[in-house]
Amino acid sequence: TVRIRCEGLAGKDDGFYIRRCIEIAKKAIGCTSPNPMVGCVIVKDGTVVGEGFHPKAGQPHAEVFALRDAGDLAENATAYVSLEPCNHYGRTPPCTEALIKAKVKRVVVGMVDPNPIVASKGVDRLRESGIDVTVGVEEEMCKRLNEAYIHHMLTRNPFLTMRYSLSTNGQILNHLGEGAKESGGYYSQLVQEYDGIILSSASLNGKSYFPSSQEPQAKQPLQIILAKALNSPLQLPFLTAEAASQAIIFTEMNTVVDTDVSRQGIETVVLDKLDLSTILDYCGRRGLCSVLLDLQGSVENFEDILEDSLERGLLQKVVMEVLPFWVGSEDSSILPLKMLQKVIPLKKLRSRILKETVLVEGYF
Ligand code: AOF
Ligand code: ZN
Repeated sequence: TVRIRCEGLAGKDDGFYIRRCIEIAKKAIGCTSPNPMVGCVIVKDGTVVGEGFHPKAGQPHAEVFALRDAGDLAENATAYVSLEPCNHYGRTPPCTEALIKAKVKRVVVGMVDPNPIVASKGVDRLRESGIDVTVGVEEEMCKRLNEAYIHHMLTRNPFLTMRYSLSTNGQILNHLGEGAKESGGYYSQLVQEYDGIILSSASLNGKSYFPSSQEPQAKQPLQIILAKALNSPLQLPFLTAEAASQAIIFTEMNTVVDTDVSRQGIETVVLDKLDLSTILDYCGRRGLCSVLLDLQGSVENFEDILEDSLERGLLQKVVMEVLPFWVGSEDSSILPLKMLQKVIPLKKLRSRILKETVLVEGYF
């Protein structure tokens, strides 16, 4: 452990340590679902004496690792946790008891856990035992860290993000910006944050979807393949036996599925109609907390899907990449805002400039 001395910050800058909790929680990006990402820092006399994060569901929670790291120094120390400590026996025992046993003096909590089994009971338990508890420090940042976990916990539906690329003149393109798919590029990072990614069979064209440069150990989301009624059998030659276990196909009644696909034993769901709400409902029940709808290579019926998902509130977030070029198109009309039937504003906008493209994200 690297011991960081931050004179004068202890007790005064709770935000500093909660931000540190968030930073270390992110070491487990894409690995904790259905659990949240959580970081914990133990501070004594202005010195960080222990740190930990939750690495994976089934493994100990952040507090347990941080307390182990701090050892006896946890006594009379302040524990910072980005999420309320749990007070229940799940796959692991309650963190509240571990904190009480370690005799910490104060606990600073980033946000209350929306899990109904916890929901402030962890905070109550700590206070009952005489520990001084502060709740809601850098709350917005903590919520953003676990936006998918929170949404899934409250609705049982996966958190749905739509991603696409735009030309400077507003055309949706089947194209990603330079470096986006490289390891460390925004796209390969984004993909890893999601439990599932929706692709259309047409966009696949028999090609593997994932970039070959992606590190083999990197987590890959479940590939959710939407195969609309096809004239020729659906063929997915790139789906090796290993990849097939990480794929699920949604088809319509009259879709012909290639025997190779059926032989590989890919989970196949036949619906009357490829309807996003049914698909998401299935994914939620199957334990996916987050799904990325990627318009790269155009999902069939995307206009319908979009309309549908907005109307029913299925879409939570948009990530768009604006590419630095103008493309020729037939429809180049400029519409006055008041002529549009629906204008749905995006909230909490954020943007970044990456190489030659601009990345914009926002929430519905
Ligand atoms: C914490 N610290 O690091 C995490 C928490 O099955 P379990 O035992 O892993 O419990 C999972 C639940 O615990 C999860 O749904 C969420 O409410 C909470 N996660 N709590 O105190 C942590 N990961
Ligand atoms: Zn816990």
